[in-house]
Amino acid sequence: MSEAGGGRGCGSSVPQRAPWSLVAATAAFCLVSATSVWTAGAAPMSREERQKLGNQVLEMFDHAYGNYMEHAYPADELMPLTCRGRVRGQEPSRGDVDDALGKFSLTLIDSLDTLVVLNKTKEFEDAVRKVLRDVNLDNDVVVSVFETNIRVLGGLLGGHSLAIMLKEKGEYMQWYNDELLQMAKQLGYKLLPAFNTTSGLPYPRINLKFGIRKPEARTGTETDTCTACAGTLILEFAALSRFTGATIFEEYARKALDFLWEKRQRSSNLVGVTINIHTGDWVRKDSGVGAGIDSYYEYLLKAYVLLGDDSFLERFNTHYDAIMRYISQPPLLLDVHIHKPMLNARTWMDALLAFFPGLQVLKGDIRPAIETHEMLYQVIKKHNFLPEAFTTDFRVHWAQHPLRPEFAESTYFLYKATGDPYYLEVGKTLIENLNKYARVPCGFAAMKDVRTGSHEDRMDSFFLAEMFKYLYLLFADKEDIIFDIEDYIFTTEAHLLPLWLSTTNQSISKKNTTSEYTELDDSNFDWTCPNTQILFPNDPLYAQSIREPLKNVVDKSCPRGIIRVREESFRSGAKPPLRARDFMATNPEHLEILKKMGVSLIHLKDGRVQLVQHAIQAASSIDAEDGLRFMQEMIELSSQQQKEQQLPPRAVQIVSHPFFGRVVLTAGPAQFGLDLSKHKETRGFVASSKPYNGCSELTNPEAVMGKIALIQRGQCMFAEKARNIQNAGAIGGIVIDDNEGSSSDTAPLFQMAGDGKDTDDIKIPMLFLFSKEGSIILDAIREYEEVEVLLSDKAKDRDPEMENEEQPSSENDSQDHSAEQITPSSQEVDLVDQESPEESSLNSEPESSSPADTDNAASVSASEQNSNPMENHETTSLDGECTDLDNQLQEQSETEEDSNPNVSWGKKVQPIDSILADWNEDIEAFEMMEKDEL
Ligand code: DMJ
Repeated sequence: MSEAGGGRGCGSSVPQRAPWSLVAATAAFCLVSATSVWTAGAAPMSREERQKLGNQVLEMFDHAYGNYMEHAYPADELMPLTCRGRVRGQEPSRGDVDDALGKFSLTLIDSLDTLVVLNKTKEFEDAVRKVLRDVNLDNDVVVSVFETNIRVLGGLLGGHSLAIMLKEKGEYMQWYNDELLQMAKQLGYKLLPAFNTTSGLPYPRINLKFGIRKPEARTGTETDTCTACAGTLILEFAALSRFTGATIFEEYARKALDFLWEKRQRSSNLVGVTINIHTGDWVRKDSGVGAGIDSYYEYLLKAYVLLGDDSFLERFNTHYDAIMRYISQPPLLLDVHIHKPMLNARTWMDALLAFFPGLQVLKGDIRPAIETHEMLYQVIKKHNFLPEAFTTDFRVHWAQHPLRPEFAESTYFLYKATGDPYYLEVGKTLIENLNKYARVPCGFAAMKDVRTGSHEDRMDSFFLAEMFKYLYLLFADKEDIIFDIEDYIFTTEAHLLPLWLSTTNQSISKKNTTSEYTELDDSNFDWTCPNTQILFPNDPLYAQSIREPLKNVVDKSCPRGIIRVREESFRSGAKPPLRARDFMATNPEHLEILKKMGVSLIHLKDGRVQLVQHAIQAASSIDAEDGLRFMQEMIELSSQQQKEQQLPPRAVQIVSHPFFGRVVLTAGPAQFGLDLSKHKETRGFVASSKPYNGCSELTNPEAVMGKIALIQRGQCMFAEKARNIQNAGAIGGIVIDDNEGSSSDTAPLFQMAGDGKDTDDIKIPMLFLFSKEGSIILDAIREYEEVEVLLSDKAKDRDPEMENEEQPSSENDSQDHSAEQITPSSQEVDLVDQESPEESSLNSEPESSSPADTDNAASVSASEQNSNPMENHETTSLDGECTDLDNQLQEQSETEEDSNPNVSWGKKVQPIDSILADWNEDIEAFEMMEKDEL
């Protein structure tokens, strides 16, 4: 079918740019112009070496593409370890990752325009013929709308864009007649049913053959999608509309973007990670620039560049301000809550955010781009690749690395912006690492674990679509590429769309441009297109001077030196430091100060907040030191408060024959269940539960019904034990320590903590006995079978009932139980069930343990219910591997531990509930990440 736009694109010369498109053109011009102003800094790389590296990239591409074509094609992807194609349905399902595979020779389509960029025109011609001959877009398979759009629709459009460019040049592709565009249009129509929602946000998945509605579709019941999934369509859909003249695609993509914009959180101007496609409610309210959101921001700015619609720039700038205000904590980019943007939502970053410095270059905000890129590079130098997630102290959080291209992308754009040969060296390292660690005889294999160098049988199509393009372009001179790359914009999958589309078939944008933005504030141009001649006029060392303070950021040595460098510039504006005793968690000013001091607040699921300090996140050395002081004060106040808030010990009194209340065992209380200080004591016969650890449904409910159940410590959380015995009908519970020989005589007493969840459902009283005290009850059962106890806050005088029943003295009476009289416990702090499986699993993988486990800074937990967290500190914990600030902190903490046993105890056991809460949150987040986008 011959559409107007298609006809115009095919066989005609590249149209002239409209005046506004100079924005894009100028941006590109600015970026490249910097290369010529570079005169000093890292040693320049000779043309010869750059060519050598370029050739190396070509050889690597041949290795990846050649093996795919030889051993996998027409399958979607190559499995480089088993050296065969990955065909969906023939391999064990990998879950949502497989939704990119539509039995449409994904890798071939994703590689089309890479072939042209890499000067492999002949191979491109062959590849296009294969696509036209072999690819079927009508398969009965459920695919991700997002992935299909960016990889397949984008791949076809990129291929078409370069096919018409080549045809125009007159040598290659002379036979081409818009066939790729026709396929793209066919695919576009197949994706449209996904937009059949009241919001206009697309369903996340669609069946290529049956769409959404039909029963055979096996999809269409989803309620949520990720923001990037719904907001990363405009470039491909608008290009499709403008190439073909069929306006519907651009209209649908615009509608989805308009809806997301409407739904932004109005006070923070941030968007969440996941949204309900029917109601528009945010399902996940955390917000960052990585997984789940990334390319939504990218497409707003690039849509402005490609389409010239001011509203997209306005939106981007509004979001960008919010990102820089809340998420950017140079060099880190940390997720926050959209409603409470001063609060960090997590203490780790994901690898997808590595694209952001590249976007900042396009925006023209070079300094933070250099900073974040440098931080990421140091993580890479430590682990050879960027792990899928890493903590704020740069430890591996999720060790996988599927050969993602985002860092190479940012490196390319930063090189273009600065001309600094340092970025060529970075690229060289990337090449070396790929060859050294990921190259296998049949392609390149994803890293399963960057720490061990183990591989996964996986080579994603984006590796060919993006990685080789950016690496090749990094080392290439203008004359190495057969067309002018500045005439194109890169999609998120690095597919090339020509900028001349801006002036083609514009009716759609006119029709749909929100009237809210008719005038463009000219000052935006200052930021959209920085003139690098102005940015680095007399200072070719500019980029280096920004990187320099960060060069050890990931090393063991902490960045005190860095902070020193910046110290003077911050000194003048310093405010009097915030004192811990004055801190109010509800005071936004205080939260701002905390952020400057590098102190983050993490909301735990159980309602408490945890304070964590990272000196490197502080705005200056002075702020970092203030933060240190603040945390120390918090620790002191916390331990003071712990003392004040100690729950007094409880009593287990054996009241049956022959004890009659004379044996009183000192017991630890629980932070959940019936509070014995407020309620009447509980009296009952004891019975051992089966299983004795109480970690599953009891098999002897008839034995514990109406009794006080005895349970052994360990294997699961205390709250879980309580629930199990309560369900079996017990009226109370006594947990007996499994550490043989332990006793309240020698060990400090503690409280049994909840499990980080709501424990209101636990109604029965729970007490804890050390092993020696517990064995008195167990011995008594063996001896007398029926043993009755009284659980109370305080031992009761022997009542007449006990007296009356008193029998002549027995051997037991002669036992000296003086130690079992209630004495004030030496300390009462959180108890965690240290043998809980959850904790074991944390310990078993130290590198990937939860953030609470790995923060190399001070952390203090406090109850959020109190506006002043000082009022409910439960624990403090200190951990550190760094020198300088962090070490000082640790030293101080150790001194404190000596003099303050509470702190010591807190360090040992503190945050299992918070660790578990964080851990669960992380798992949920990753599951969501995987589901959404990875
Ligand atoms: C690519 O498919 C795209 O860049 C996408 O936007 C997110 N990430 C992958 C590669 O990591």
